[in-house]
Amino acid sequence: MTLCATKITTDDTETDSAGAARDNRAPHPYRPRELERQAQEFWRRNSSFRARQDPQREKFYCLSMFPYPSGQLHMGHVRNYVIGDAISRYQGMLGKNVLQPMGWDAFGLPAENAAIEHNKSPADWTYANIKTMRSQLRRLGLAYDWRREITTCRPDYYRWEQWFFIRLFAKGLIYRKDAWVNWDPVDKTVLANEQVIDGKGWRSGAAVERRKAPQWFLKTTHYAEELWSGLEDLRAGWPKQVIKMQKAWIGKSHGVEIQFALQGRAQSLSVFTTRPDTLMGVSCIALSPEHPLVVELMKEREDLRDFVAAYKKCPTAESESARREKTGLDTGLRCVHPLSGAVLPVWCADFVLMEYGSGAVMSVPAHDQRDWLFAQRYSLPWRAVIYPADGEPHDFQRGAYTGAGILRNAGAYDGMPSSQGGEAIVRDLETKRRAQRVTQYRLRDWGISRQRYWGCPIPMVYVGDECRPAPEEDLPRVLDESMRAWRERRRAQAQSADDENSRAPRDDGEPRYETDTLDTFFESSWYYARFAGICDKKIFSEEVDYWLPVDQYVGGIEHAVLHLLYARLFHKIMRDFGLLKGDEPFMRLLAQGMVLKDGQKMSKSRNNTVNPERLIDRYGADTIRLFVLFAAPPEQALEWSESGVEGAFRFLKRLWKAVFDHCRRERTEPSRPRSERAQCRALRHEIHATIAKVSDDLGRRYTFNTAIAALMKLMNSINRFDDDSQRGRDLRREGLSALVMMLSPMVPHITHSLWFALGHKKALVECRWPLADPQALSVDSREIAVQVNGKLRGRLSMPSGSEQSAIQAAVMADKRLASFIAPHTIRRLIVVPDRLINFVLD
Ligand code: ANZ
Repeated sequence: MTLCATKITTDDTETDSAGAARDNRAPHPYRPRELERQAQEFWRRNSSFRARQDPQREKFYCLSMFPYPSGQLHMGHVRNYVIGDAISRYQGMLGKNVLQPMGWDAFGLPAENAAIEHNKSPADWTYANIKTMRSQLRRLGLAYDWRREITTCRPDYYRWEQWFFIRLFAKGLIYRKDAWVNWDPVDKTVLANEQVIDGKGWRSGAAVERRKAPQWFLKTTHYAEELWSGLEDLRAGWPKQVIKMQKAWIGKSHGVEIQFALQGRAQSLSVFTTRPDTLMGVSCIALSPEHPLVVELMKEREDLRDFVAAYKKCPTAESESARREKTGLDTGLRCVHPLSGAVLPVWCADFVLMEYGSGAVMSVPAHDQRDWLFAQRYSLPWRAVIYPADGEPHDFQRGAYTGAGILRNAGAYDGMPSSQGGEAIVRDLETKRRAQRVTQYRLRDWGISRQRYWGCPIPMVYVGDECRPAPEEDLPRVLDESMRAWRERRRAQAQSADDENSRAPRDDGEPRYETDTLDTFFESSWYYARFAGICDKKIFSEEVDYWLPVDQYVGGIEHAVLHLLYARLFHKIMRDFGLLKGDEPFMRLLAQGMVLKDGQKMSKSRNNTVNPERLIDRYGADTIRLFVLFAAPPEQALEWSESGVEGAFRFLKRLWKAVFDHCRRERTEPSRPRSERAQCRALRHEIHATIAKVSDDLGRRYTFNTAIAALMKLMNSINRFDDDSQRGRDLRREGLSALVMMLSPMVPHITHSLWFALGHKKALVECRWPLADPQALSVDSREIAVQVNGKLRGRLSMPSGSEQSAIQAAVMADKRLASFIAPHTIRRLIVVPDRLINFVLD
């Protein structure tokens, strides 16, 4: 093991004065570059962050979301990874066995787009970026176990994804069907609903179209209930907002399916509603343009055909249809109200989703705002059946009344509160066999295929009409990464994109591999488990059960739904396949806030980015780390400020000086012991109170900013402490050691050096976190009344048992109090211990 201590005190000969050079123990200025390189070299040589399974020790798996190798590290990455690193290092110093890995989410569309721009193959572009970003990450001094690095575009990773895909297929969890999809005409690919934002492709910004194409799906819906109920277990460790977003996405609702008989037809229409209490106010039934009945009617009705054609020009995403103005068309069909027997028109309306409920709704304009707007537009009749219970009149001309209330105009149900009325209506319908209680989920099966080149090849083969999994010995189905292969694929895809028929299987008997690739969210759904159990022979080694679940996951809030939901889904499936244990992958989740500059998100498109590498060159990694942790609590937005960075740098310089000033003093003769025990006791109290506070901040609250503030305060107190007796020096050393140690999860390089400078022999990464001494903490403070000539002038808080001189010094250090005393001569001092000091003046 190498120690840097000797180095620290000798490597300064070239800049300091000749005298200082002769005395090689002289302090020298803080120079981060060399010192950070040395610390990193030390950790590398000692494999300080290699994670090994050890059943004797408590484990801690800390994971930061792995980056997409876009080219350069940005400040958002830096923030994410520094937070994760501070947590990991702290947990390691508590004695836990820590795993903190890093890798690359390397497949994906942007690589293809950038490759086109730079005339490189997506593979070359991606691997070059990884190289750059890896070296940038290394310079930040993050405590990663690099031996577990994962690159998702490499066959050693995706072969197991293909293996898993085949198992999913065998279990019936993956299927292929023709589906309406969101088609991005610029990126020439299908997008998931979640990737359509404001009707536009999330990457290209192009207006998305609806298309029907054969697609691969994963049966997400099979796990809908467990994904929903599992959220309860995450309440303790996940942000409320993320749970809420997942709940909205899964969208569980209890309701009723009501049958409306169709006039002149044998079949009836099934309608899903969560508001059976409004049944007596139904004015029409609305069908989705994709409803089978509409498809049938279209054959004879040209106006219906035109209506549906116009609808198909709009994107499929639900959020989109919510925004648009609702349009509809009367189909001419009529149906019968199951209780009143009234005849109701059947419309086709664009706001009804085929994928939800039964693709048909009962429209109640008086009690649903969407239906109200629809009725307004087409002058449909409406009937109010629920009125506010408090008797406050509701103006139905101005909008729907959507709340609960009392039923009126509702026949047999008049006078009932809406919940009771709804229940009575359902029971009556059940007796007539016209209704069934059902639970619905908004969650849809996940469309996982993409018509792109740069992704994991789907391991399926077509022989004639038949589609079957690739034989296991054929795995991995390797993506041909050559430039030529890529160009050919692009050409073929551009052609087939405009010709749906070209995707039909050929029947020349030749096996054909599926050319679609997997959505890149597939790779990021299981990487956390691969890190834990990385090995050549299997998807996971046994180690996976030791490390999982992830104890702390750190990443952006933008992944609240997609990634975090898919990973939970995969975890449950992998558990059911016996590949790992436990129900949830991530116990605690920290969603870090954005990095802003001048109040706006720092981003390439806004052209307001700051290059982290330039900052490291100028100030060193520790300064950047300190700045991002100090400037804001992790969940909040962080406003970039160059002066904040300067401030962080200045603090580290002061820390450096404080330690070396102390070292220099220690080489001189100590002064005689002074009598101010109280001053010592106060400092010890502060040291240990700071230990208690910082431990809580780093271990539980993750408020690095308040931890750093407390440590800055401690440094000031140590600097003010001027007792140079042996006892005072010992205490100062204790304080500086605690300070350096507690700063180390945040600024690991400078503290690595200073620790040795303070004379410790064992490297700081191998040391245990300090424990607060309860005895030192028990020194409580007392409020001391300060009188001048018997008149109360103020109060001071002092450690109990403070001696007269300490109190007097404290009074004189207080500007306001001192102003009463300073111009005069003190004749006498009267002290009541722990209570009062009275200055008797001339
Ligand atoms: C009548 C009604 C009256 C409704 C009322 C609401 C308020 P959640 O709670 O999200 O599950 N609905 C049902 N299927 C639909 C579909 N395929 N496309 C669009 N809307 C659909 O929503 C359930 C409500 O959404 C259902 O309850 C139905 O409208 C509508 F005062 O039925 B309701």
